[in-house]
Amino acid sequence: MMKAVFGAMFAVMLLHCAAAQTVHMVGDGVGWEIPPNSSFSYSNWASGKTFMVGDILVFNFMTNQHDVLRVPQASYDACTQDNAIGSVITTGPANITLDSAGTHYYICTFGRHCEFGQKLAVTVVSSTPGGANPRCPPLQPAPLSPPPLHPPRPNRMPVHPPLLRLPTMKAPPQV
Ligand SMILES: *[C@@H]1O[C@H](CO)[C@@H](O)[C@H](O)[C@H]1NC(C)=O
Ligand SMILES: *[C@@H]1O[C@H](CO)[C@@H](O)[C@H](O)[C@H]1NC(C)=O
Ligand SMILES: [Cu+2]
Repeated sequence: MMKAVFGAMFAVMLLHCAAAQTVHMVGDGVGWEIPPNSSFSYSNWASGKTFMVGDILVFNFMTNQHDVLRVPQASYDACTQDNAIGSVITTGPANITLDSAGTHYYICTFGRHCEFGQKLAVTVVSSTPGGANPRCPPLQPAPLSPPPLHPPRPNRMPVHPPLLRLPTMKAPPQV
């Protein structure tokens, strides 16, 4: 049973790691807008996510209400269009493929939207062939964790095997 769980977990990781690119919906349900309140920010949206070369950012906005322009950091900080990288994308939704490693900065050029928080910075990492892929943590023994409060019942297979927990050193339940 543990073998089955471990095998399933390994297969999931293989599938996960084989994915060539990830599509990131910028702002998720909010899309590419002026942040609706002070709890939302594009830096919060980006934090904790891994952006890799080849991934796609989807900026979901209404044409003629917003746009997307890549700029250098100074222009991102100051909300100006100085030294823009490439040209402004006016048609939404806009898909942008992250083509290089480093930090990429995007702003909306409409009115004061950028000053109101419609700006995004993402740090893009490269995936070296055969090298370390940040999305593929090496398989290594998990640190010994305390036994679960509710041990699995011996006579029933769980509907959803605990994929995220590596098997502990507990003896298998006696049947
Ligand atoms: C802020 O806006 C986000 C996105 O629309 C929403 O999920 C969240 O509940 C809002 N928070 C507050 C405090 O209004
Ligand atoms: C942009 O990406 C979305 C999500 O993957 C996809 O549905 C859409 O067809 C893409 N649009 C273009 C123009 O490639
Ligand atoms: Cu805008």
